[in-house]
Amino acid sequence: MKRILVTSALPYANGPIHLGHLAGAYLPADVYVRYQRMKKRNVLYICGTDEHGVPIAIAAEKQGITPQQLVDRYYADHLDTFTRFGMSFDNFSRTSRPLHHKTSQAFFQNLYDKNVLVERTVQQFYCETCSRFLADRFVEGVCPRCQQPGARGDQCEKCGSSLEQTELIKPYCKVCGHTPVLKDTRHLFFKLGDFQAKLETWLAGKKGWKENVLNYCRGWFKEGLGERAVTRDLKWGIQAPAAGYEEKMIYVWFEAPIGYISATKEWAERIGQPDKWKEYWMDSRTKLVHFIGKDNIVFHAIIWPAMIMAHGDLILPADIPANEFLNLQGEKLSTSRNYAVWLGEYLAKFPPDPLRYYLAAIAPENKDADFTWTEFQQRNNSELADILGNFINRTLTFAKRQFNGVPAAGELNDLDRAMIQVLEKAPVEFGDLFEHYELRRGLTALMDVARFANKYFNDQQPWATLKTNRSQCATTINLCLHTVQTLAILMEPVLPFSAEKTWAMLGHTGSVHEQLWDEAGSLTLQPGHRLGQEQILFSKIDDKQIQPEIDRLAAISKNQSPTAAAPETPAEPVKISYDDFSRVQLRLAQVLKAEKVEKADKLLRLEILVGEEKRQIVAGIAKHYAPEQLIGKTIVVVANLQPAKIRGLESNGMLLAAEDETGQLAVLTPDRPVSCGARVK
Ligand code: B3M
Ligand code: ZN
Repeated sequence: MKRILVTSALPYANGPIHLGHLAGAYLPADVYVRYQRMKKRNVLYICGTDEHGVPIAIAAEKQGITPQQLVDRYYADHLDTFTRFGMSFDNFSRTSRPLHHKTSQAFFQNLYDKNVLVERTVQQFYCETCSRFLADRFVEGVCPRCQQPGARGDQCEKCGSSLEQTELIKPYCKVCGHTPVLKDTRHLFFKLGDFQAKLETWLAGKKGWKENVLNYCRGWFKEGLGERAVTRDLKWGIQAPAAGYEEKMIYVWFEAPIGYISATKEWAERIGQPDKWKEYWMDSRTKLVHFIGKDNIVFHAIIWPAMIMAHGDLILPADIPANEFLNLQGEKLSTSRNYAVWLGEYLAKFPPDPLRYYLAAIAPENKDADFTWTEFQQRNNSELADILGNFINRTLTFAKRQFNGVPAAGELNDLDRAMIQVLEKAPVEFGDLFEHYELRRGLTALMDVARFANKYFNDQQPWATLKTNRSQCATTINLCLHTVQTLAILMEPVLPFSAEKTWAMLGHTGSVHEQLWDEAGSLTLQPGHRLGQEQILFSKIDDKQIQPEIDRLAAISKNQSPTAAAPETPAEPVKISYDDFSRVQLRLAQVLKAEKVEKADKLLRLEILVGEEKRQIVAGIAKHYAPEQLIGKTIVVVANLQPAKIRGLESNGMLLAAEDETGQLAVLTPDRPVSCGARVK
């Protein structure tokens, strides 16, 4: 292996970074890369934002801004939070850049010219209200596999099945809520099935790969690969270069992985060697490693390799360490419910290293992991502060006060020799774990060294030998200082900020990042070497700091879990963002007709007019209004609520009413005449 090219999945620029992202595709990659750099291997680390596709278009539309404005905002946000978290990308690019457009179009053209992209006419949902085809997530409905409502046109988040949109039960337009119609449209399809045999052979050789990745692929092979549409009827994206396709965009999952190449090209241009990207992508001595979360497996382990095979002159991934998911306080993370810990918000309150440490210590390597604030606090306090920080601190303080620097070591006893042996072995042991993406075990090993060192300090009793055997005391402190030095180097991949501080406290100039991993255990400190300024390495985190975080998540969990009873008096109202609010479309509607629903004494069936559109809603207000009181009234409705069946009647929207202390409802109406259909905001 001559060089290593590492990538992390390109995060969608449609929302901020949260801990689930970090635990899956980012932190494990950063640790790996930092380790490889200290091994002095030629390693390049590439990432960037994924700025096209339906999630971006939808988010922009909901916020009433252009997709470009949206991605500009989140590109800046991702870059900033990642940097403060210590992510050490060599290039963090973005897929909206012209270089990426050009690279993707050339890739597409290459496959088109080879006839692996073929035209098919298919039926696709079309929303007559929005006058457009509903690509991927623009249409939602009930999942045909698990019956979960709200499944997206490309995938059901609940059961993970990948879907054809036409399979959705009760489809509706994600933007306006209307039922779409089926219409013919032409698309180019990638003949993925043609590569199945080759892919199977290739993957059969990947013995050391994670079982989750291989299993997942086997499942796909069993079903047969078939064809995949690679164009979309969208306005935002990269134009498909084929003749007759000028109006269509390249499917985002076709071009996003090509972003790894574009970002490498951009890096090569930036360092003034524009052809250098080829070394990384066209030389089989390069080891290409894609770090991803498990939801991206099929794209990286099947479709992307097939694209590479079709292209012909690019290297295939050597490994795809896919991580499982991170849960939060025992529950699934949900960005739409704001049930997440956002990196930016975390960093406003806590330093990056404790989070890096805790996420690495619980990394979802082979199964889903659970982040809890209490365990985060406890790991910080009892491991980082009490074990690692304490050892470094007591050693440096003692050395400074009693020896004014590094004392010379004298004769060694058994304990000393045992300590030296631990230092010599540690880089090899850790190295092996980091090499195989085993963060959890790596961190246990790191803590074991620090634990051993604390015990060594205690057993040697330097405070006693200082008076009885100064030479032995000097030996102890000399070895403890060497241990601090070893720890500084070994902790660098996971705790880069603290490692740098430790390095400076040891009185070293230069950066710990430049040190040699293999020499981390060598006894290189010169007697008489002066130590640097002491700094606080790890502060304890107290209950007061984490309680608000726990409460915030608990409130969301309680409020939205369908099984939990509504709290009598909600303690703290949950704060939602403007984005959350703007997802709710409130509009004025006029009541055309109202009547009682048979055998349902609480329900009225209303026919309403929302703008031009007639709808039926079923409302639980029969005890509060007689039907004739409502006819002609202008009311406020939630216009984009998922249609539901109530007592066998379709209800397409919900009216808003205020409830007084006695439980009586008062329907909301505007305080001067406003035309029906108007947006309420
Ligand atoms: N943006 C999906 C995601 O963020 C997608 C990854 C692209 S990697 C080429 O989960
Ligand atoms: Zn629509």
